Amino acid sequence: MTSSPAAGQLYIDGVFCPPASGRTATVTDKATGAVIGSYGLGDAADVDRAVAAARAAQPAWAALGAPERAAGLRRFAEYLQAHYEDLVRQSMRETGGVRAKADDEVSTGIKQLQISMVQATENAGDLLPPYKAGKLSMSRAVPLGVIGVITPWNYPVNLALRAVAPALAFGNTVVLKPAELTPVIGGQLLAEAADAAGLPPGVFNVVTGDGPEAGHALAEHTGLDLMDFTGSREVGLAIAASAAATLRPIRLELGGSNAFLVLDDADVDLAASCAMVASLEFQGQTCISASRHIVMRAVADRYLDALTRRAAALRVGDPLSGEVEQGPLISEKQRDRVHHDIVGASVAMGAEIRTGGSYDGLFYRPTVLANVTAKMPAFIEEIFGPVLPVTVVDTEEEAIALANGLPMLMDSVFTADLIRGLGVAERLEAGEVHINDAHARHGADDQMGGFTRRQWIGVQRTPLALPEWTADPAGRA
Ligand code: TXE
Repeated sequence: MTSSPAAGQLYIDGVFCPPASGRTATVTDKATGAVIGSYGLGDAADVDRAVAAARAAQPAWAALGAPERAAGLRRFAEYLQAHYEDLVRQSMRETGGVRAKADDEVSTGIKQLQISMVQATENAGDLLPPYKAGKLSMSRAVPLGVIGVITPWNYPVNLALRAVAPALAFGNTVVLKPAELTPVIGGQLLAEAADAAGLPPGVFNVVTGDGPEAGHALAEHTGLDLMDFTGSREVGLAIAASAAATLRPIRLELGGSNAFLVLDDADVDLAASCAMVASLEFQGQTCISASRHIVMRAVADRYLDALTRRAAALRVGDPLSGEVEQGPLISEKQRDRVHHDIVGASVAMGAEIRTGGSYDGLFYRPTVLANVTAKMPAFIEEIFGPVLPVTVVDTEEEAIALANGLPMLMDSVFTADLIRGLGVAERLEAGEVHINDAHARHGADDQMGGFTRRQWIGVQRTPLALPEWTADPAGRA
């Protein structure tokens, strides 16, 4: 698929075309460093063309009717399903994720298309309770218009489709700018799918390019009706500031420093096994990764030992070359940040490396840090790497207060007492909390918005089916 018509090209108004600048850059396999593709370096001129094409296409797309739009999305999904194996391998190469991560990413993206096409055909609006005699009141879903979407490199397929699919399904048109580290899987191949699905020209456009050029041009474009951004807090803040100046609507999903609480009555082995998934899935480069382990003193030594044994036994290597649980980090910039700014800086402040703390190229050993205090970067920063910092507290109150001191997306609480767990979950200021489970999806992205904040709480009632590699190595077959 990489030697396709989309290689090195943008996709604007239904045509694969070179960027206005004529410049391209290379795409690498993160495990081997080999060049596996190229992407066009789009800029403001390309973004202008793409937004104009999306604007021109939008009224007819919206007028087409939900069943016809849903048929287009079904063909989009079918194309991805037909090329599933290629997509999974491309994701493994381009992101450095292991097979399970790539499977999850691609299949979730396909599901998102399927869910959106059903929602758009069923959710035309609501009949409202009667307010005034003789008056019928109703609401209907109206497309916003042209949507800009900027995505990160960690889950390039599903993070794109979770915005693109509902936007298209409800009659909007889209300009997507994928991350420069994953422009093939996150952009070119999605353009190929849309093209093969026969979506009308201009409905879905892809402008590849670098953040400060193509990304900046799209985020600042006055022709958008909504800008949807998933990525770093820094870039999110800049987008929010410029949107405030022009009152342009935006949707942001940024990072957080998620907490993983282990209370004094917890099943320590279960917690340590779940921690492997929560902190190490995709080498910790996930917005919902557990970034801080806040553990009560009564179980802290046992928990640290259990984490260390598991993390030390993990196999790190090229996801495509054999049985490994951990692949490479995405870039040297991310590796240096993890190694120097997080691990090194925290060790200089008194943290102790129990295992890991070293790397070979982009391959970073899973790292357990003990003696972590709330002042250290390992506690404060969103790590985005395979590091498990452990901070010991004396009371449940202290654990909750520490957790709530930083922005969080998703937390976990481990306790033998579900009532206690629910009480802690209710007091955590995270959008989602799991009791006795690693982070997991409810499939509950809130498309409705509104004036309340919604919190999801999941209680794991039945024993978990965890991957074999999360078990204590001493007890493995
Ligand atoms: O993100 P960037 P980076 C966090 C995580 C990570 C850090 C840095 O902590 O360590 O961010 O990652 C585009 N105007 N997350 O540097 O730069 C860019 O091209 C408009 C958490 O890779 O935010 C890419 O498409 N766009 C997050 C996208 O923004 C710009 C996932 C994300 O890149 C731009 C990723 C600009 N000025 C990182 N500059 C999560 N929530 O999962 C860059 N971009």
